[in-house]
Amino acid sequence: MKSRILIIGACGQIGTELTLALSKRFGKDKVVASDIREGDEAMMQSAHFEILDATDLQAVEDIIFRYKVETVYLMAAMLSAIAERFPAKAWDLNMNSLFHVLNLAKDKKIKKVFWPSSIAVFGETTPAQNTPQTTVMEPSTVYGISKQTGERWCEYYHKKYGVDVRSIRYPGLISYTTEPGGGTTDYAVDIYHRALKHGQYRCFLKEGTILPMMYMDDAIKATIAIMDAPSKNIKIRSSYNLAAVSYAPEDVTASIQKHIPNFEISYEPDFRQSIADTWPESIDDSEARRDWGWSHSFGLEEITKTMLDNLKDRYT
Ligand code: AKB
Repeated sequence: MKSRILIIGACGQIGTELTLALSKRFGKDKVVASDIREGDEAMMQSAHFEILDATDLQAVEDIIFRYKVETVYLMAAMLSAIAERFPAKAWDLNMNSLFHVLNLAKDKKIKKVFWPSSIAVFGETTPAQNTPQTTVMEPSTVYGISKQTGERWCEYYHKKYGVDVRSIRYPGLISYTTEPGGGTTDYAVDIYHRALKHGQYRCFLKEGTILPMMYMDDAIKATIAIMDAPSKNIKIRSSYNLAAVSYAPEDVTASIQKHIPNFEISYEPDFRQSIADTWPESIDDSEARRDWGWSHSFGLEEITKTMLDNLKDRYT
């Protein structure tokens, strides 16, 4: 039966958990995990695994053909902070991998595509509170520009060629299994590791920097829900706003101090501050809630408890 799922970028922060969730749901044989680097033991146990460069069209097409893939989750991307250091490489990875997958869908070699967008599509001129689905979007980072451009292409391929592509604008994601790599919201994960290991954290964003965040389980739930929804319910083919909680570094600190009273934070903002300053503080995700039944479960206190409970054994 031609019904396998391919995850491109399966070893990344979202890809790791998405692979496990899809494998649990559909069975190991139905899931093909791929990445530019080798997966860990858990990944190898839960899916077929292939080394794959997302920018190599021939290699992507070969795997799709060989495994009879119908659905692709394209999770490979260079995130906001690292993309500022390697603009050309980031553009190449973030855009060309998307074009390859959209073209394969246009040519009917696959049926369905998931592609992640981000709150990075917004910029300085966007209303920062309760940012609407449709609003001014003038991103000022390489990553944000690539995500906004990608959104336009997704909508274009849907309207022009009927491609069934679905997308979410993820906020900062918090998880304990895989650490994020090269984002502006990474502090919100690092802080838990440092709290347990050293009892203190030097934050690269300053006090008062409120950003939208989400626990990974909620993000995976949303990803699976938007892909499960009947096509007619997906009214937005660029990318859906998605929200759970919004907080600043001092809020996470206070919530960690409920478990580790001596935990201390200090602030040493770097270039990532100027990225965070252009992003929204909170997001209006009413379209996602209305169109495909999105709702989140984890607030900041649940996130902190889950992170500390699951990481503590690593540092004791
Ligand atoms: C980043 O910080 O670059 C990402 C994102 C918000 O897309 N976590």
